Amino acid sequence: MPHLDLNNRQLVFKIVYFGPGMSGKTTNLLFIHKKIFDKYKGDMVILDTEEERTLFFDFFPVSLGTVQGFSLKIHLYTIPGQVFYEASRRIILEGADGVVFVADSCIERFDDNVDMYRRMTTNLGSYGVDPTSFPIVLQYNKRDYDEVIPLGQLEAILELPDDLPVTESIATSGKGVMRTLQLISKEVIRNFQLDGSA
Ligand SMILES: Nc1nc2c(ncn2[C@@H]2O[C@H](COP(=O)(O)OP(=O)(O)OP(=O)(O)O)[C@@H](O)[C@H]2O)c(=O)[nH]1
Ligand SMILES: [Mg+2]
Repeated sequence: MPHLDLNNRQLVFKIVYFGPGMSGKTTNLLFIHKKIFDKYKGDMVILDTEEERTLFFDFFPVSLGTVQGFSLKIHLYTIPGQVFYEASRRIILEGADGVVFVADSCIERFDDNVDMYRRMTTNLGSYGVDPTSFPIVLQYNKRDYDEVIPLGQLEAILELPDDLPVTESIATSGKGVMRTLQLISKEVIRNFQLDGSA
């Protein structure tokens, strides 16, 4: 459920980039931040370690414009993918309106992707969210590797719905990054309209 601020006539959607460590979540946000015109974005906040691993989260707000006198905003967050940051991930996921699951396409990372997806659905469940009817886009990142996990394999083992939107990306060059953001934004807004919570 987006945050509705009646005083400031603002509707804010929260989108969280989730996925295993080093899958490219922060790289996605850095590219988006670089691409968006200054007047539509706020400063990017990065809380990371000396090795540039996300420590708590990355964040920045994007303005989508005004609809019926309300300004629409999206807040983009990443979670820290290192396994021991479970508590931080749970906190950041709270109140999310949609998730981009950034999978690492490297074949050796298959089990890490599966493990982190399951952690995500458990966390969503703990907030009373049914992951099968919640806006999620599955992004297979790092498609520039020589050997990559074939599309469909994560969906099969995780028994994901057939209509789950899936994208391929190379976040370091930006390929597929904006398309992923467009898809999740569309899903989030459609879900809000279906909710009829306006
Ligand atoms: N080859 C390749 N490298 C990538 C791609 N996307 C990200 N990387 C690299 O992967 C490393 C990790 O990227 P990050 O964006 O920091 O990963 P993260 O998911 O935020 O990692 P955590 O914060 O630890 O959870 C960096 O060296 C990136 O440059 C990609 O599509 N292809
Ligand atoms: Mg990160």
